[in-house]
Amino acid sequence: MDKDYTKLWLDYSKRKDMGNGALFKTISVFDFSNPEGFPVIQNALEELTKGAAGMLGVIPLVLSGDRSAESAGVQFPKGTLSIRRMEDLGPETYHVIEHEGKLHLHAGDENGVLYGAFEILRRIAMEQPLTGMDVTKTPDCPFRMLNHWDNLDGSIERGYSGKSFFFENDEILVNDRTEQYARLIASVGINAVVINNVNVKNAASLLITDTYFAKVAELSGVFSRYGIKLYLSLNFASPMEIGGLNTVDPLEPQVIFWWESKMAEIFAKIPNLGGFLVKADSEGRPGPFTYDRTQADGANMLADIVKKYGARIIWRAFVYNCQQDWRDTKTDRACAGYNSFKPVDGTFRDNVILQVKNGPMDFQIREGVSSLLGGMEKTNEMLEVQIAQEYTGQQIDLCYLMPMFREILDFKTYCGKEKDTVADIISGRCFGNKNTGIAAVTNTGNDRNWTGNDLAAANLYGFGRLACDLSLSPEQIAREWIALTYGNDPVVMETILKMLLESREIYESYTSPLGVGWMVTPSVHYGPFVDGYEYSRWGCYHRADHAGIGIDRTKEGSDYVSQYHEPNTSLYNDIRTCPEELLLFFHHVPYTYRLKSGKTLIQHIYDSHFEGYERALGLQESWKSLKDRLPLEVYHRVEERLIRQVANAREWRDQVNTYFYRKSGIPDEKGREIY
Ligand code: GCV
Repeated sequence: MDKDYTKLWLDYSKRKDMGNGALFKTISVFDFSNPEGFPVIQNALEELTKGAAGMLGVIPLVLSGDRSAESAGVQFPKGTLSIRRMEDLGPETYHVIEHEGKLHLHAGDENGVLYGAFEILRRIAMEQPLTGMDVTKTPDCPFRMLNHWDNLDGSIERGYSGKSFFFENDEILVNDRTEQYARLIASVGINAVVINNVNVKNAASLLITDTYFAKVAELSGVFSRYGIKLYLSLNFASPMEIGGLNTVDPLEPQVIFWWESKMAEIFAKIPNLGGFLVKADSEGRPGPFTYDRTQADGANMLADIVKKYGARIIWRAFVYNCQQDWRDTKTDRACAGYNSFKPVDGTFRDNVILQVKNGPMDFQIREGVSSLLGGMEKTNEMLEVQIAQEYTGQQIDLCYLMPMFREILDFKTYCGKEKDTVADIISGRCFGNKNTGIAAVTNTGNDRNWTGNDLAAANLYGFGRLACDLSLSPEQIAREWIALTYGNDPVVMETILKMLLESREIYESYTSPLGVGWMVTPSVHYGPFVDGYEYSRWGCYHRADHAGIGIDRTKEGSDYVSQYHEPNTSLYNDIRTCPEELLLFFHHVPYTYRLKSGKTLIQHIYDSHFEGYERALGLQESWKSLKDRLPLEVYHRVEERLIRQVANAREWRDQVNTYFYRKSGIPDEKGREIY
């Protein structure tokens, strides 16, 4: 029966057989043959069988291999795919090689087999021959995580694709959709998932009680059969909220004792649990600062307790004062994370991972890279990005995020090590930290197509692929995703590719370019409201007046620039060398300032918004050209999103241009309509 969701890139429909069918007559499994003991292998086999049947029309015979027969020199016939463990390959690693008509999948462990299987299936789907294949791969990031901001009532904070498929009316759901989700994310190499919102409130505080243990354990079982560890977001104030204590001071013996017994209970009931994600001292969430303790005091207390269960504490660095007075022009939210964490670098336990948002503000369309990346040398770090497009179009507007992630990963921190990019840090290559990785606030919900906008699935796919292989280009990833999702029609491929690759730039140009960010409608964060946050307590200001705009983060301003290593500090500090796409992120600039293009800043603002709107129309035109090449239902779903995107772009164009025309009194050189 066709279930009520699309299969995204795992829809194994017929593909051109590049001789691959001949390699799939038999699948022989060595070393992992006991189905009870190796559930991940069972899923890998099922996937290979399903894929071969759907794409090649071959139903392979699955056999348990016999090592002794093999070592006695018995030859397996051509057409055999043999799967075996090779411990020297290491965790999560696979080697797939074709040799004389036989395919060998060697792996260090069960996850390695699963990822190898998906690599083979990806090739078949992309109509590439398996003959001659010889690929060895270890995922670049040890931790590849998705963070759900799902609440137990079924709502999703910043969710743009329907309700939660984990929770409904304070109940946990475990059903076919959960299984399909695990499968989907495992296919792109995800190995960790946090199921609940970092803002742990109401019923979510009870996830670590008997009320939910059985269901969380069941869910954790589904994920672990796909090589994925389940994590929970934790309420730091649990000892008060559910334990009846009157303090949560992390150094108080009664608090430590409470957590010790709580963790013993949790891990007895959910033995497979990977650990906890904690948002502390942030946006109203309780934390160690309340008791004059450091962030490390809070994280280490929990880390010491969960260590014996092999678990981790993922501690968020998103700590800032959200009660700022907008009149205070000295305080800069961008500085807050570094100021809280840099002094305690080197004091975190090994099983603590600091989760750092890519920029020092909050997932804007463009920000400087967080100074904590490169700033914290002796602390495990996990980069946090957001594929739920809170500030980047909310899965209505097209915004393929891989170009942004690529830039972040390639950012040179100049931290003094030979390998000093963000990619080096989160893969552990830079500082040699072991527990590193990348997490995305995810973009899935129970909408039929999972991600609201069909094209937003490219961000889910891309995130996983990039986490495994930090060297992939946005184009490579997009090509894979398009081929797997829409097939290999070259017109479809080139059209969607262009749309995806241009989309971030387009979104940026009609919203808040040059790194200024924000200007969104408060609270919902979709659509323009230039002064929406300007007089608020949230610390995200653009500081526009009649003469200029931008935030002075130079040495004369908030001095955020000094949190970087040289030469980045000087590069950003000097308006002449500051990369223009970040100009207003680092500088307060007069409207009459001339950019490298020769245009004044104000003219750039006008041009960017007029062009951005035109280019949004262009996206719509491109999609229209595919009408006869795609299933009508698919075509219409995206068409509907693009109509809304164009309306949004028009609103941004007119509100931003009008605002700055009225502020500056400087007309558009081209005399276009401004209100
Ligand atoms: C989960 C932003 C979002 C909040 C989110 C917060 C966070 O401020 O708007 O919804 O809360 O980031 O990352 O914790």
